[in-house]
Amino acid sequence: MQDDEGAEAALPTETKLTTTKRRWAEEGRFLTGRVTRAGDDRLPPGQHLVQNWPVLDLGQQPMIAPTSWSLDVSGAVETPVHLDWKAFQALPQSSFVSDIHCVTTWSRYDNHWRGVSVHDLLDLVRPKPEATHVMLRSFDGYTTNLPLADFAVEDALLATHWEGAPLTREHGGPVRLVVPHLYFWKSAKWIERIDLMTADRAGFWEKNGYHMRGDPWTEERYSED
Ligand SMILES: Nc1nc2c(c(=O)[nH]1)N[C@H]1C(S)=C(S)[C@@H](COP(=O)(O)O)O[C@H]1N2
Ligand SMILES: [Mo]
Repeated sequence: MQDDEGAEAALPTETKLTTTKRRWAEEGRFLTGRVTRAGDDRLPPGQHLVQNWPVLDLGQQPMIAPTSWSLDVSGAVETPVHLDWKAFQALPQSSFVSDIHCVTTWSRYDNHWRGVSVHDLLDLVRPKPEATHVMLRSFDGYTTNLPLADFAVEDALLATHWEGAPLTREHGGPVRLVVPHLYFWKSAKWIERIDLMTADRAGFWEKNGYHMRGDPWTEERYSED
């Protein structure tokens, strides 16, 4: 028994997530990026607000029942995983409120999401030190790449719910990514696979002239060349 046990018992209960966050903070990992801004600074340059939620994709909306959905996370990780719906639901559930910024210039504020946070997913697979980027692959054949530091922000989520209801097929159900601080093309719908990479590679839109990172605040809409 340790001397300080009484003092520790008075502290709020440590969750797995706070433990993870503290460990990452100690390691100095994933400290860039983040999070919904307040006030005048909230609408990025060149964007306008919408109240509805437009649907944008390649025109193929795969129909995936939760029971036939699964997610593979592999590449530069200590523990690759294959998660079926049941295993995915057994992970800690998180809720976030965040804004959407689409490169086609619409933004939508205050979306209520629920699902599995990217932090919790990464805690499970443990990226190797040499992992720098991720490639997301979806059931419609879509791909998109982003820096690991952007993928691993605190409010990035593998979302199953929007405004309290299961995510509809047209918006990427049963599971889509939400990375609120980048343009929405980085938020892959119908997500199937996540590859941790040791270098950057271009996804679908990135091969077609879109920016490799896609920060709305600095209008990283298209690549320079
Ligand atoms: N699998 C997949 N994910 C995708 C896309 C797609 O075509 N396929 N389009 C992207 C683009 S360009 C945008 S703007 C958003 C649109 O999401 P929404 O239809 O839910 O608004 O999804 C992104 N994720
Ligand atoms: Mo988009």
